Amino acid sequence: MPEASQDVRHDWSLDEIQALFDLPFNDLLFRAQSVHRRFHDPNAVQVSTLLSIKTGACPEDCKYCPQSVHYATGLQREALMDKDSVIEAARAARDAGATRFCMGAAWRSPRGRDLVRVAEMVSAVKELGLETCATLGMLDAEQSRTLQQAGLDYYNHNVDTSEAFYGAIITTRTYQDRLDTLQRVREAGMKVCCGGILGMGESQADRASMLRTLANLPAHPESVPINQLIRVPGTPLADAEDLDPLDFVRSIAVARILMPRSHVRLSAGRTEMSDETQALCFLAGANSIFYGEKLLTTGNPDVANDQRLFRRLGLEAEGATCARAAAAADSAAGA
Ligand code: SAM
Ligand code: DTB
Ligand code: SF4
Repeated sequence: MPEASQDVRHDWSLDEIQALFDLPFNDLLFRAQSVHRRFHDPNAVQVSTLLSIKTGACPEDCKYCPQSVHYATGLQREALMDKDSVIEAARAARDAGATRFCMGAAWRSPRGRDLVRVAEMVSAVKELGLETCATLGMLDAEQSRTLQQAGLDYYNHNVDTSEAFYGAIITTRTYQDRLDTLQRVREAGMKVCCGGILGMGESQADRASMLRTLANLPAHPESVPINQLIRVPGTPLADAEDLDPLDFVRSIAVARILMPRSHVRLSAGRTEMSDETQALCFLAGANSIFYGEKLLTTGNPDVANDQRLFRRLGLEAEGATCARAAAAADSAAGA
């Protein structure tokens, strides 16, 4: 795999990105798959499992989110989980084939005592041989360092959409707040997982602008989750219009071209996608998924379905051999 390349750029213009979106579909996919093959194994997919460690009653007003206290979605709120239950879920995820475990909390930002508890969870999950990821809202510099020292590999914090469209979706924190958290995560030495959501009524120019923001960060996020909006009843976006699956695939392809070394994750929304749409996403350069029957609070494809999809496409879970070895060592140690 190339170490560094003039293809890894941080100076994309909107016109260049728009021109990619305007390519005929086959030309765009050919270009994306060509980039993909130069930087990645085309048949390997990184597999992450999510767990909501604190659910609902979030003070933020993100219009897509079932966990916001502002919308009546019928979601049962749950306090921060205890460490043992998190470890149990992480072990089950690892034994099912996940290599990264992502803990999500419905907070604007973590409070002191809660952060210490999450840091303890992170260390325990890492000891299982899993990569660790967390998404807890905004972080300050000290919180970022605490998590990094606890063994947190990745921090997920999405820009969600373009700067111009952002105000139509969230009013309780700014775009700049998000960029500031991303910078602190970087400065603390963690890897960044940052992407957005498609299907919220944004224009193609908004999609281009969001991808430009990500690609022109000082370092590309190692992980770029591209979510399709899950239209949750009770949220203001419950009745958002259908997204053309081919437009979703186009955005994946553009993300792949702009950020050649990153893992582009085909994230939320797979329950609404056919196997064929997902296959096109992998062809366009997606090489990561969320695996397991639940995302945070909403559904995800059954594990059996995903295993069948991987078999149909000849895909391999990245790092699965290491995860299996860790599971075997764990059971040999009588854990
Ligand atoms: N509270 C933290 C925060 O927002 O930073 C972390 C959890 S939050 C649920 C993580 C991300 O999930 C959001 O930034 C958004 O991109 C995604 N998400 C939430 N609800 C979604 C939905 N209904 N459809 C698609 N993606 C969604
Ligand atoms: C991301 O970009 N998508 C994940 C993860 N990061 C935390 C979350 C999707 C959430 C979908 C709605 C839910 O399950 O609550
Ligand atoms: Fe809260 Fe995160 Fe949901 Fe926004 S996306 S309402 S910050 S849980």
